[in-house]
Amino acid sequence: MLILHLDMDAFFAAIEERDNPYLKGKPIVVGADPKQGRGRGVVSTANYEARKYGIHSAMPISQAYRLCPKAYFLPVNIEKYQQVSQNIFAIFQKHSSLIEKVSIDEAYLGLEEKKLCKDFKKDDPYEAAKILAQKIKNEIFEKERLTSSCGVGPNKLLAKIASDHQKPNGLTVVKPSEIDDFLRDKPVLSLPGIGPKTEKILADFNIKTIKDLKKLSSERLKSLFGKRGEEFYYFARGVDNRPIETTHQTKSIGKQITFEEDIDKPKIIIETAYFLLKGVLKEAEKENFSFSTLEVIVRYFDFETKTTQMKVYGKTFTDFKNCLLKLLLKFLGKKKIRLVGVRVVRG
Ligand code: TTP
Ligand code: MG
Repeated sequence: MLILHLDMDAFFAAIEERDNPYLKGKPIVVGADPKQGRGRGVVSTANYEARKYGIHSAMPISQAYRLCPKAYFLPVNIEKYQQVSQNIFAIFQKHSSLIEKVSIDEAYLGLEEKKLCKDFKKDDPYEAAKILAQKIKNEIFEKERLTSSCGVGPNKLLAKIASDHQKPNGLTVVKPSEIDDFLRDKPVLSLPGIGPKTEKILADFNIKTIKDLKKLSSERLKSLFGKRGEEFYYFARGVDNRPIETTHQTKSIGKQITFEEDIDKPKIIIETAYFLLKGVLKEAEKENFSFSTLEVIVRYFDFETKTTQMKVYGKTFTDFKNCLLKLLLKFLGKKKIRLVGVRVVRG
């Protein structure tokens, strides 16, 4: 499996620039109202023209105003950006069934090597993935008039760093044989889990690049940063086993019933809940879904809705029934009940 990472360039600002031709090539800041420098919000994003003045995401808008008062300051039109995002994800879906949405403008796509080689008549899956990446970038540009940056690598770590490598409008492919050269001079900050705090600690040891980081043993990193440190050891060597987490991955399985008429007889409610539990467990087993938490939902006749959950103990149906009863009893004997639901949730 190869991984492709794609991130749109200056996303919110690029959409505004596209939709307001008079803004073309001008510095644009999307975010809170600067109110002549008295505004209290922050910058959502700035286009690359505005970034030349030092403006960046999450900066106070007042500071952005001081850095470049002549920039065009625009409000956030999130509905519009979400629509564009949907269109872009529809393009991804044409090319991969394994998609992890990271944010509104960023995703990982899993690509099967065999399929890549076959589709693009190449022996090297990386060559094939490069053609596909360019194709996806072109499709986005043709449909949305927006540029994106793309990285391809053997795992999420390398795909992500690669897509950042030649931003904006970049395309970088890192083959396994190129990993060490590619990572060598990158700042430690480019590794996931390393933020400014960790960067500072490492800088005190004179460790600034990934090449420097490789000098520390796994034990040393572990003693400095705990379990995370061990991860840094592998990341520094381009090793990353994190799977693609598709958004439609099941997080819970539940069933509910609305009674024909509002019920106050505990026996009926409990038996209905057991019946639902049976169905939920059957489905969980069928889907090989492992869970650690059981949840009960009750809606009273007046639509007041309550949920409660607990970590399940035991493994048999009787164990689960006991847990369910414990949860359900809190809600009985109060008001008439309209709906009861049972749900199991991933750990
Ligand atoms: P990013 O992909 O981080 O930034 P970007 O697309 O604007 O620029 P780049 O070319 O560096 O990728 O975030 C995507 C969008 O998410 C961004 O356009 C605006 C929004 N956003 C915020 O609202 N606040 C933030 O702090 C960040 C980082 C992003
Ligand atoms: Mg982006």
